[in-house]
Amino acid sequence: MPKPIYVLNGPNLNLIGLREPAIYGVETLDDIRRRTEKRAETLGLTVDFRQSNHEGELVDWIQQAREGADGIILNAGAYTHTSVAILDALNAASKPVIEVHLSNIFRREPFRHTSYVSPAANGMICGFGPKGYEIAIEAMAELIAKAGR
Ligand code: CA2
Repeated sequence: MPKPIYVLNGPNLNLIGLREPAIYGVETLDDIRRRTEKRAETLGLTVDFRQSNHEGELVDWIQQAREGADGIILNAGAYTHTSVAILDALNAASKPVIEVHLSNIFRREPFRHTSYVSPAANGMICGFGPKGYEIAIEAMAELIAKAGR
C-alpha cells in the first residue's frame, strides 16, 4: 500500500510570500503546498505537507515517517545549519530523503553554506524557489520507482 511523501518545512517558512519577497518570492507556503500536491498527483503520489517552528516537532514527524511515509522532502529552514537532532532523525528514518531550499544557500551568508541535513539526503535542490518542491517530488518518484524494481 503506497504511503504519502512527507514534505516537512521548518521555522519561518510560514512567513514566505508575506515577508522578504526579494529572497523568498511572492508565493505563500500554501501556494507551494498546492503546486506540490498537483505535481505529486500527476506522478501517482500523495503528499502530507506540514510546517513547524519547533525542532522537536520536526524530529517527531521524521520519526513518524519510518512507519508513515514512503519518503521525506525536507526544507529544515534555519535548522538546516544547526541541527544534529534532525540529522540523527533522518539517519534513523531509513527512507529516501530530499533536501530543498527556496534560495541558493551558497550565494548567501557563509553560515548558510553548511547543511547538517545533506549527509542524510539522497540529494539537495536549492535556488529554484517554489519550483524546487516540484523538482523534489519528481526526483522522489524516481527514487521510489527504482527502489521498487
Ligand atoms: O532557502 C530556504 O529555503 C531556507 O531554508 C529558508 C530559511 C533559511 O533560514 C535557510 O537558510 C534557507 C528561512 C525560511 C523563511 O524565513 C523568513 C524570514 C523572514 C521573512 C520571511 C521568511
